[in-house]
Amino acid sequence: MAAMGTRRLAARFLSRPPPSSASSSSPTSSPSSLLPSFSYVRARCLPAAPFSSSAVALAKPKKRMPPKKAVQEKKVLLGRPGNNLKIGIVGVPNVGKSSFFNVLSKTDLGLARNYPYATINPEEARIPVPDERFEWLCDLYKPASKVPAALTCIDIAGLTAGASTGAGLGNAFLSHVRAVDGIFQMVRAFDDAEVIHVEGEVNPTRDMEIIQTELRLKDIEWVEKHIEGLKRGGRALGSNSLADKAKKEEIATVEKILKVLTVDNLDVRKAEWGNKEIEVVNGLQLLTAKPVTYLVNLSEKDYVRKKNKWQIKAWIDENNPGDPLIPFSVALEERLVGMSDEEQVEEQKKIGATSALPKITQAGYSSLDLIRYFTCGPDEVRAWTIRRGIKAPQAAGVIHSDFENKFVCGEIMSYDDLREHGSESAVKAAGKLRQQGKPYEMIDGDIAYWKSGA
Ligand SMILES: Nc1nc2c(ncn2[C@@H]2O[C@H](COP(=O)(O)OP(=O)(O)OP(=O)(O)O)[C@@H](O)[C@H]2O)c(=O)[nH]1
Ligand SMILES: [Mg+2]
Repeated sequence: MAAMGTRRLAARFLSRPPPSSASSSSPTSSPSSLLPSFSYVRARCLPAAPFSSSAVALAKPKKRMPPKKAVQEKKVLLGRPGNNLKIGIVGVPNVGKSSFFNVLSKTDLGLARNYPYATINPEEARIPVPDERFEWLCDLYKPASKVPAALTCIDIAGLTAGASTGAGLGNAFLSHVRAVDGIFQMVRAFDDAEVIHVEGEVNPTRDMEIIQTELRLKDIEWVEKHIEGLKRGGRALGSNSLADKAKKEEIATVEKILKVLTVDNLDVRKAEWGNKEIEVVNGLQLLTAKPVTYLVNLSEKDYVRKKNKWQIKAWIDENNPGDPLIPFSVALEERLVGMSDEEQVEEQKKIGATSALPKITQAGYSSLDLIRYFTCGPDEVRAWTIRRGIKAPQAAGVIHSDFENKFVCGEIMSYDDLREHGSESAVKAAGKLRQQGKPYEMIDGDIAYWKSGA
């Protein structure tokens, strides 16, 4: 089914006529145009005015060339490469992780129970990411099928003090954290004598300290083992060969990671890394390198009055400055999820507070450096999730690997231009539907039609 859908999609993209604004150089819609558009590429590479090389040699330069601009190296992103990234819900036991997972996914897949370590096996769900742009595009195209962007979210078992050395669900839990790309850290700030806390009383900053300590301890153990392995394998690193040099650099980076964790007392994501170092960091899949979004589970009363007695923001500012913090209330979200759409609107108006779920989903999506582009037509409006910074061929490859392997070009307009001009033909007439080649870096909200070779 999916393959058929993709093929149909491919056929539709390939059959679109080229934009009129580029008619002289763009491929035509005849079958031969499906071959790589060499004429288009060449036209752009030729100099604007023909002159001979001797003329160039004789011409006296009027001005000295400005100094070459320093080429800015593109920053490699921390984390696994790829577009199919996942976020895991992490926290101490019995704080509402599975309850949150259930309201977020509108399922009862998460085992929400009033005892610690209820969750053992991770559960996974795909959560639609709210996007006003997507809704607008659906209104414009009125497609038969609508597919919004989604965030893959995993409910993970509770982590307790000592987990890094095997306490609680210990190592099993940590391997589940290793398998995700980002963390929603669930922090309990609601009081309820009926819901026991494994540490005795409620204290969010102590819990945050516990999670941070356990993740760091596990990273330290992991890095120390890695250094040992590298040094063992590298006893004969005496030569000036490239391989030996690279190995020495790797050892230096891993030693820096250890220093960051132990001497600087920082999570790995909070240190400064060069591109070569990031490749080493990424290879290790460290727990503290993953982006964290703190979700503070308040009582409904505290959430509505936007106050609580804890110093959670201050803890983040001191320990992990810049990490996002989102207060919410599982109790309120559970109440809302059981209501009809109209009742939800009414209830939120009545209490003077709104559900935080859309904000949380969007924050998780952004924390993973995910952006989306759209494909639009009468059959389907669809958002495709890609990693920030990827180029057009890789973005096309998210739909089908053939689109990447046989990439010719993309006809791309921005959502803002479509919104401003109101229709594709108006965008085209304004010269804002552009043909983009392989080097084009995708921008969040692009609307793309891919052309690939036969
Ligand atoms: N009063 C109150 N109870 C809550 C809230 N959130 C969750 N609970 C209750 O807390 C208990 C534990 O919830 P879970 O969602 O299973 O917690 P968990 O963090 O997944 O627990 P483990 O999987 O054992 O680590 C359940 O009885 C929930 O109903 C809340 O916001 N307020
Ligand atoms: Mg659970």
